Amino acid sequence: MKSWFAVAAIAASLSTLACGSVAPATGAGGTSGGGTGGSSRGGTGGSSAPGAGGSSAGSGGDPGSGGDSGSSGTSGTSGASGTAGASGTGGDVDGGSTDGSPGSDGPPDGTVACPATCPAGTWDLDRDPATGMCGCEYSCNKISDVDPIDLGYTDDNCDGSDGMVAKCVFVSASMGSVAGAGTRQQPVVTIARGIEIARTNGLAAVCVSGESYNEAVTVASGVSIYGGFNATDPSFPFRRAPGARTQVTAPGIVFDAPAIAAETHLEGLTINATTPSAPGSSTYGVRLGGGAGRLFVRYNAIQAARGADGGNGADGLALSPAMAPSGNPGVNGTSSGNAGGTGGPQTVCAEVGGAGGPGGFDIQVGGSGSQGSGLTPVGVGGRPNSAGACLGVTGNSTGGDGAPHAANGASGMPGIGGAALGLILSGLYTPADGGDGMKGLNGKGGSGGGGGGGGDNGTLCQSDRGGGGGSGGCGGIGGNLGGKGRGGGGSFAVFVAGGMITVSDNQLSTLGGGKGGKGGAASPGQQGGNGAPGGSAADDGGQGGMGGRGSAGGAGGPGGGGGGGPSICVARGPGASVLFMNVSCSTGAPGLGGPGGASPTGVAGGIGANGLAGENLQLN
Ligand SMILES: [Ca+2]
Ligand SMILES: [Ca+2]
Ligand SMILES: [Ca+2]
Repeated sequence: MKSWFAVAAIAASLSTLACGSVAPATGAGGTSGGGTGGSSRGGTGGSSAPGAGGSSAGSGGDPGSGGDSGSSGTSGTSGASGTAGASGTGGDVDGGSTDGSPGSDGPPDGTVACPATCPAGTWDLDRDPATGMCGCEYSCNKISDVDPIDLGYTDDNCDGSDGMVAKCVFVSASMGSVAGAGTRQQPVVTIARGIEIARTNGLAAVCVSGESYNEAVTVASGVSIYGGFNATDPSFPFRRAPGARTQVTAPGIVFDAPAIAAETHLEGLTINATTPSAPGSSTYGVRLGGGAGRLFVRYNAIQAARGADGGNGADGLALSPAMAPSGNPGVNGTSSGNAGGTGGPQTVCAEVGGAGGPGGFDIQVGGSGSQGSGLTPVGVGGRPNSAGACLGVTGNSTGGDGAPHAANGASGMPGIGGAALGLILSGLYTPADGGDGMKGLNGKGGSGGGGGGGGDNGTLCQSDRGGGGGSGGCGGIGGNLGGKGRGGGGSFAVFVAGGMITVSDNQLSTLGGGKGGKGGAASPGQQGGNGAPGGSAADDGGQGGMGGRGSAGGAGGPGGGGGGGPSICVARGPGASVLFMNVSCSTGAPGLGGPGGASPTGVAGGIGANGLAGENLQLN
């Protein structure tokens, strides 16, 4: 360190450094501004004589050399000090050794002696010897080298502000710039940029001005974020102060800490999570994913807006056409001929109707019908027949009807209502969806009618062909299901999927959970197709039998309503370590459960459960 005398000599040569009783410089002007750069607290002795003042505009101060200039004593009036000139580079703020040079006795003719260092309880933070008694303008009682953020804004280490000024990257929405260095003089404009610089430079914190930020912040492990700094404090820019409110607002998650491996703090912030537009979205003031380091969430006001309502379940589409295909008619019989008489073919559909049997010719019996998917009895073929004059076999020549399928398909089960609370999946809240309904079961196809019996040729007659049997109708398709109503989004001031967190001295508020969505309506099953008529008789040939009707598909099951969203100040997963104290918690109403969907049978889907509200609840 330089001796005081050297410093004093320098000071004495400057017009405005009025330390000591050195004769004032006679208006050399010019050198006034920068001085020789102040040490932080070089003491000087002596009272100053009033300076004569610089006579002219300075030529700009000498750039500070970062030296050890003494600071002023009790300055005299210091005269008209000239315009201080552009203050040169003003002296490197970080230049002077913080210890300053020890002062010694003031000049021999001084009358007041400033001590070598700042008097007890005072500090020269601005390195301006003209401010404060003996240059020491800041009163502070140093009690520690470290200085955590605290509710009383106490500056334990007397560096000018609550917190550790030297470890901060500074952020100001109004005064910062993207390219700023992150110093108090050149803050950056976003918290994210501050975090980037802190990581690059190995700094422990980002210190944010009392302004509003619309920013979703990804918290980096080991980089704390502190709010409440008054960037425009006239005596010490970025001094933490009660009136400086750092408000950070974002939809969804405001402060997202995916993994915290080293102690990290989020303190002195006003956090507002707003509701995203997507149905079922949740709001989180602070989210911790996991990690072995502890996240401290203290001295904040955190408000999470209402979770978004869950989406409604999709309605089951109506089946088209509303009735399943009917059977195919049998072909008419032929008098005095072998043509025709074919049975109606099997239907083309999911639940087939059985084919009709062919009509018999001459002395043949008609063919029996085939079974449809319902496996009901087939129509039996008619017996051959003769006119009275022709001596054929007589009997019932008409083909029998295929049996319809009577039992309709079963209705689908309705979906269950969503639960009162969803789950944590992939570190996020997954709402409690209702259940889908089930599809109705298909009806079954009817069986085919029998073919008519043939007519024989006897003495006076020619052979005839009986009519074909009609095929059975198709079974109806089961009705479509109603989709599940989705669960409502949650509202969480602090959400701890995993990891370690301390939540203390906060005001937490959650405005409520989203409503569960409504279950979707189910559609009716398709009606069964009609059986087709058999072909007509011709002369002695018999008529074909009728195909059996298919049965209807069952109605679909309606969807269950979604569960209501939760409203929880601190929600945690089973593995999370949560210390929770001195927290005020206000929870809005949890979301109501969604109603179940409607169904043609009148059986509605399950109703979603109402959500839960709580101060500190575990999920999963
Ligand atoms: Ca000062
Ligand atoms: Ca403190
Ligand atoms: Ca401090």
